[in-house]
Amino acid sequence: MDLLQAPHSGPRKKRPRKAGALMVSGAHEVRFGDLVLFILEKKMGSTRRAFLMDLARSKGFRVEDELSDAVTHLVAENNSGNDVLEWLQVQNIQASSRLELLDVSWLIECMGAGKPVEMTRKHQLVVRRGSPASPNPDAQKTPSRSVQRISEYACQRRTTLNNCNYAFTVTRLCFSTWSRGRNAFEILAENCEFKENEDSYVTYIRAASVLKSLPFTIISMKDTEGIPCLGDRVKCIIEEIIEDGESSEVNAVLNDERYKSFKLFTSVFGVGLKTSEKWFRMGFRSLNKIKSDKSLKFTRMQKAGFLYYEDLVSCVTRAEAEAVSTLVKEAVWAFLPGAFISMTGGFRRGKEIGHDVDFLITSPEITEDEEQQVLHKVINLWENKGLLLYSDLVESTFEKLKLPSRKVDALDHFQKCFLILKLHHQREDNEKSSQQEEKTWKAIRVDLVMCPYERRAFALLGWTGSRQFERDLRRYATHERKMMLDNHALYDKTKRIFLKAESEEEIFAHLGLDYIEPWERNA
Ligand code: DCT
Ligand code: MG
Repeated sequence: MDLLQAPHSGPRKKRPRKAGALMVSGAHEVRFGDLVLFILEKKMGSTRRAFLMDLARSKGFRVEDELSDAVTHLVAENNSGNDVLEWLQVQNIQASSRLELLDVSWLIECMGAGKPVEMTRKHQLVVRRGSPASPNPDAQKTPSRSVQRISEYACQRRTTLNNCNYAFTVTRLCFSTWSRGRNAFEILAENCEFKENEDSYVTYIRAASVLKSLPFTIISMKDTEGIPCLGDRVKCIIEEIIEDGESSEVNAVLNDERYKSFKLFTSVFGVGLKTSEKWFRMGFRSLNKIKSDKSLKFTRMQKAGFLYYEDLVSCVTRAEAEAVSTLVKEAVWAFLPGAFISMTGGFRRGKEIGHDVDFLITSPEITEDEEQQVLHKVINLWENKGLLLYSDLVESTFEKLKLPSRKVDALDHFQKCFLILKLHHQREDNEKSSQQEEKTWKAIRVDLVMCPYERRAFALLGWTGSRQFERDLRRYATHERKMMLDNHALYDKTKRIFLKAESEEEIFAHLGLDYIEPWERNA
């Protein structure tokens, strides 16, 4: 439908029209006169409604205080199409058959764009079949589904990188760059992870994930109504952040000796929870003390972690990831010209920075032996070129007939290698640096995964992440579909068959899920 349509005149109950409403909306000039909005207070609350009305008016939208004949677009929040129809009936208002019933997500997108954006299915409120007469006949063609209900599963939410809830981000800089920009609940979750408190970890990580998915900013506790994964404990923290701008619990964690030490220790490549616990108990609080302690023994991985520490804790940029991608393609194609190489992980989800660069490699028409040799050859090539700073190749333990793992966090069985590569800077930078005798390269963490061609869709889905998205996909498969999903396969327990897939879209379809694009999986 054309957005800039003429206002409708339908068989609607007559309401008084405000003088001057055509030219100004509130104190602002109307820039999009063909659209007349009305924002429903029901379930939204008066404060948020007033805020959105002011915001829309300030952007040049005409917003009516009352539902008059002139209104073309009714915007509601946490209401289904049926809820809105019911409200209209109670108010004794006969809506025009062309009145658009829209979810607030449409208005939020308009606010972001500074102009009306196209209305798509995801914005239109669905009226279920067999319900009172629909004001929008098209809406009846849509299957029964309440568009604005937020799922408890991240795989049923579209989570882009536009996080509207940075209010719940602690902006105070911790000692490490990794705390910057982290959601308050991610910090609490991480602290629970360090304490191996699984239940609390899940509570906080799910809260963080659902907050990231919201198309609006939480500005009052009313906004949290109807949102799943926000229990009492979480709501208390949200309330504190709304009122005080920060959470005492989060601040306590950020100042906690154990959290700070674990954060620091685990920032070293090769150091996990066990080693951190050991060093913390031994009284270490700084990396310098640990490095210089002669009694400590380090693994090969940790030695590399310390050696390239500064490079590895500074984020990998997209430009660096692209440069690594060129290196990977050159090397792999030298031995396997028909290989498909996909950059996975955070960069595939559209992130501009990451802690590493992940790749999935696969090829049709090669034997298992040839497949097994490729990563070895690639590593040798880089070794000979002096580009290999660290490598750990893990051979495949993949078995074709094995059922998918029941664990939501299980590692896969494909052949893979964890690397640190030497990435030389661009030439101009090089010239500048060599004059000053500075280092002309950066150490970059790279993961390469090799998978059998027929498993590529499962591997790509699994390695694209985010972790929370993957966990919820598997949880959804188990609890809602009686299926088992991992990075290798999808198994239908009811039919006792493996479900094949050539693409990620097919896996979503097998699971009965709407397809979620990679950049919408930033849960
Ligand atoms: N993955 C997973 N389970 C794990 C580890 C990884 O499902 N235990 C998936 C999810 C993301 C992908 O593999 C790549 O992992 P990371 O590189 O750790 O995550 P990322 O999303 O790429 O984040 P970053 O930008 O920090 O690299
Ligand atoms: Mg990654």
